[in-house]
Amino acid sequence: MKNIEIVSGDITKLDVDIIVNAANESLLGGAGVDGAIHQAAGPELLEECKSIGGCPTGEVRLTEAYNIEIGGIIHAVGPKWGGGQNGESELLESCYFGALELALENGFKSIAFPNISTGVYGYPKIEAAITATSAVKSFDDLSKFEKVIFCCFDEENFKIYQSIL
Ligand code: AR6
Repeated sequence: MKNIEIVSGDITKLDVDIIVNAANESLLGGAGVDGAIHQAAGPELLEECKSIGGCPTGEVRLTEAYNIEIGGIIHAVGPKWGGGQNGESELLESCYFGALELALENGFKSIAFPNISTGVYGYPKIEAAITATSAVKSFDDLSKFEKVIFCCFDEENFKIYQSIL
């Protein structure tokens, strides 16, 4: 589909309306892409996240982006991989659908996703990429986006996304 792109690199550097963070239920920051986003956005992001009071796995929350010059950040809490029989794929899919819906509700037309759950949370990369790409492709209002980017930070994910899309 022509509005879906794969990009390699750091998600905080992309020219999009909104980026998605791979957060945890506390929304209070962490390692990986979450650490990079908080670092780039600055301390005000943590203050706003504290005021939200957490987010269950599979759900998303919107904040401002502060020092990252984009329209906002959608924090998605992906599932921790526990073998695949604990609803992991539904929870991961729900992060992608939820972020796309929330972006459109707020008027954002370009969005970039990291490879949610495939780092610290240990989700197998191929399975995660299949779930992520199927979710995005099947999203009813996909055509309302100018651009949906899969931002792949590690080479392995980049190659997986290239082979799937
Ligand atoms: N830009 C884009 N992608 C990145 C970046 C970046 N700057 N840095 C890392 N990645 P992870 P998770 C990729 O571990 O598995 C945190 O501590 C990375 O290569 O960031 O959902 C949170 O606070 C990987 O493919 O997120 C949670 O506690 C992908 O981002 C927990 O980790 C996701 O890896 C969430 O774990």
